[in-house]
Amino acid sequence: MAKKDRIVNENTSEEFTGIKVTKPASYAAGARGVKVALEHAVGEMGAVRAFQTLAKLNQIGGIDCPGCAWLDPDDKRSVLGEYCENGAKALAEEATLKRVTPDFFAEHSVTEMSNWSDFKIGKSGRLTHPMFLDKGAVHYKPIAWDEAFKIIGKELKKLKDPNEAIFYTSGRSSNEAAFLYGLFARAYGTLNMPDCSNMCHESSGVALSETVGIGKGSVTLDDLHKAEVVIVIGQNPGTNHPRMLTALSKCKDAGGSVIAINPLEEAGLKRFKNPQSVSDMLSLGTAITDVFLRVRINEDIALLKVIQKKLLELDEKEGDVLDHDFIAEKTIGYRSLKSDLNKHNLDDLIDQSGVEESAIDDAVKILAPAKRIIICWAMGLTQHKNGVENIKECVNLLLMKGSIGKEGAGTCPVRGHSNVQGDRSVGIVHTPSKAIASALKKSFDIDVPMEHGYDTVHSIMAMHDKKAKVFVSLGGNFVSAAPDTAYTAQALKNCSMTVAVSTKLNRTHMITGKRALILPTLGRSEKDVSNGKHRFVTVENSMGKVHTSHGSLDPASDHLMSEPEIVANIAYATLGDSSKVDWMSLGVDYNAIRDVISEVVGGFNDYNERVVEGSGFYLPNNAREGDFSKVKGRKARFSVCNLPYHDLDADDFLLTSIRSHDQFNTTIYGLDDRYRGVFNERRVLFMNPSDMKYHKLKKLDVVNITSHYDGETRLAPKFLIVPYKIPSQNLACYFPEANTLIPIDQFADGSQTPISKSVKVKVTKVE
Ligand SMILES: Nc1nc2c(c(=O)[nH]1)N[C@H]1C(S)=C(S)[C@@H](COP(=O)(O)OP(=O)(O)OC[C@H]3O[C@@H](n4cnc5c(=O)[nH]c(N)nc54)[C@H](O)[C@@H]3O)O[C@H]1N2
Ligand SMILES: Nc1nc2c(c(=O)[nH]1)N[C@H]1C(S)=C(S)[C@@H](COP(=O)(O)OP(=O)(O)OC[C@H]3O[C@@H](n4cnc5c(=O)[nH]c(N)nc54)[C@H](O)[C@@H]3O)O[C@H]1N2
Ligand SMILES: [Mo]
Repeated sequence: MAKKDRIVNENTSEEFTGIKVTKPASYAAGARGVKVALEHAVGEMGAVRAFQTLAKLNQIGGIDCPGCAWLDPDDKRSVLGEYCENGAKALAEEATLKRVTPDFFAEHSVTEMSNWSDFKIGKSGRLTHPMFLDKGAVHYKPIAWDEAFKIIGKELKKLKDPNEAIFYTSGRSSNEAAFLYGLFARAYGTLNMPDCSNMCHESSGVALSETVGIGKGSVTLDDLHKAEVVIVIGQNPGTNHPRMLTALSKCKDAGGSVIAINPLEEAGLKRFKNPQSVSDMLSLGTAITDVFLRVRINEDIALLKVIQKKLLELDEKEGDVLDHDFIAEKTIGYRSLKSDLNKHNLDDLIDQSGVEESAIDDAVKILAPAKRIIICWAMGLTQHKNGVENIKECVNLLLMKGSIGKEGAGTCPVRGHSNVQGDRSVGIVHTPSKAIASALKKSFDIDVPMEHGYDTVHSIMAMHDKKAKVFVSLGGNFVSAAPDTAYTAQALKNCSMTVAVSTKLNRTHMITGKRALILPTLGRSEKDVSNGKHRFVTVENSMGKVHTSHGSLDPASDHLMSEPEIVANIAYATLGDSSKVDWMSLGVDYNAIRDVISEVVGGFNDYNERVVEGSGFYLPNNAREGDFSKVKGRKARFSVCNLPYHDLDADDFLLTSIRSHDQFNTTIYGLDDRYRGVFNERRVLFMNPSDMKYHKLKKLDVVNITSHYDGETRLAPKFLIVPYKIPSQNLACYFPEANTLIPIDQFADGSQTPISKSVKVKVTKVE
């Protein structure tokens, strides 16, 4: 084995696990949700630890849930528990009692572990010691922290150009860790700061900045309660943001309506039984969706244009449908939008969308009189070639209706990772910012590079082409989350060194550079004590509110280090005293980091004082205030968006890759997708029964999926067919199993987000 490449399996195990299929569920949460949540929590953590910790989740002064970025109520929090089923699972994963110790690594080689399923790898438990994989070795060995930092510092100092290093961030890091990491990258001399949002909401950021002058959503939780209509498009909140269902049901209770737009009718959007409500639990719960529009994959623009055309026509006939005062005063580009809408033939658009006209008319009936509309979206819109335009088309609809910058109305991109938005706010960006550069020059005399850094896709290409050689990741599971698994794996293997700051074992620890380090860190639920003093961190939720998170569990091991301390040590080992930043003091004192953030990043003035007051503070948000002066032209912009074109042959499909109810991204909690009625299996392919007939496929037949781009065939082998109500020539399977199919060079125009939700594929039966 000695000098040869380690033979590792970059994708998960292809073994079937024993599928059971039932009818999809008709409601979300309820008693079953509570039961499953507690089973996971108690199973991983033990009963006492589970109940004590769950009671602190999302409470003021408690732990910010390590799951999604959904927000907490500003003031009153539920005493019964301010968390959901999947939040309990997220906590259970982090607070598990299982451990991955040096003995574990001595027993299992990287080659062996790479053949395990992602489920098995993740369930191995929490990392306890810093570990080192030397050149040619197949077993990680324990290493002292100091030694690990020395190796990293030496490797980074050796590079000819700082742009040969890449610093990836996943959105679970605190503001403090992320800021320090960004400061280090800039002081070292690169903007190569790809982060998970490049694969996630980057399209939202780009579209919103260009149209309304801020790359974040404009609404607060209270707005959702007060909206007349909430459109949920390309998002599955029942699974991925379950507490959003409480907000939607409050909106319904106040007389609001919900329109859902999705190729799949997700159970969570049908009905919600709030476990906090006795009457809900004893009844059928709240019906959430008033109108469901089963759009074809990536045909949202066609559908939104139909809705806009119909509203325009009604306005011309009856008046008072569009907000002409708002359009005249606050926007530019309306005339172009209108002439573009007039150019399109209504029936062609309806055909292309795949939705019944009568259902669209039901939606239009609700939208026409409404003055307060919110559009919520997530990956179903962002992860396409035209991801940016998908969102611009949503903005068009809101602008026509004057539905932004006032109570109960606006944009609501629902963020993924619990602090992905905060990481961005405090400087994890690969694009140059004059404001940050001049602030860092003033405070620390740092000359920040002003050329673009690599985003995720371009980092992978650079490593593949050996232009980048050292890869450091602050959290995340890069090889499994990124597109084109085999290409990404080769990119990582080409590096001279890969470093992973992680809480739990994952596949990226097996697919490494010539040498690799695992640096185990504290999870957010754990006590962070230094010199006898408890420290807290801060995060920003999906609606731009910054608040504290205080860990309370004993750390998984005595050998863990906090993320800010790890970053500080890497920085010091690399830069020493060459900059004016006192890295080691900052690593210890988070108040000092927050003071620097106050100085350097706009909107964070008096950070330390404001963040401990009540439940935190909101960052400034111009779109919320109805101020669009930051946009080119100083007004909100309508955009003319093109229709997507896929050119599908009769045996082609568009495949979307989605999350099951039992995973957090690449962390697999379990093998059930309860709401969709799939149990004990992840290698499934949802297919329309008429397509099954056409392709002579039966339920649970085994198929291979291939994609064909630029003359290259990519394969995802062995999936079981599950008949499902999904539009014809559309397919869905789970992420990350599908990632082998997504070509590295297929990404959204303007945001470079991989096309994880619309990959053209073929399906062949395995005989
Ligand atoms: N429990 C749990 N919570 C999570 C996560 C998790 O994995 N597990 N992940 C977190 C992260 S990082 C993120 S980004 C979010 C993701 O949250 P979501 O975006 O809700 O997650 P996805 O499963 O990717 O699903 C997107 C939805 O879009 C639909 N869809 C697919 N293609 C299209 C399309 O072309 N048009 C339309 N209109 N809809 C489409 C799918 O059917 C699905 O319902 O959740 C966060 N929260
Ligand atoms: N095909 C397809 N691909 C996708 C998507 C899709 O919908 N389809 N979604 C994309 C999206 S939206 C996203 S956000 C990315 C996600 O990409 P990533 O953020 O890179 O992936 P995760 O699976 O969330 O990372 C999980 C790992 O993070 C580590 N971790 C957990 N908590 C902490 C912590 O507190 N600190 C540190 N240091 N480490 C921690 C653990 O070791 C765990 O194994 O994937 C993207 N990839
Ligand atoms: Mo995400």
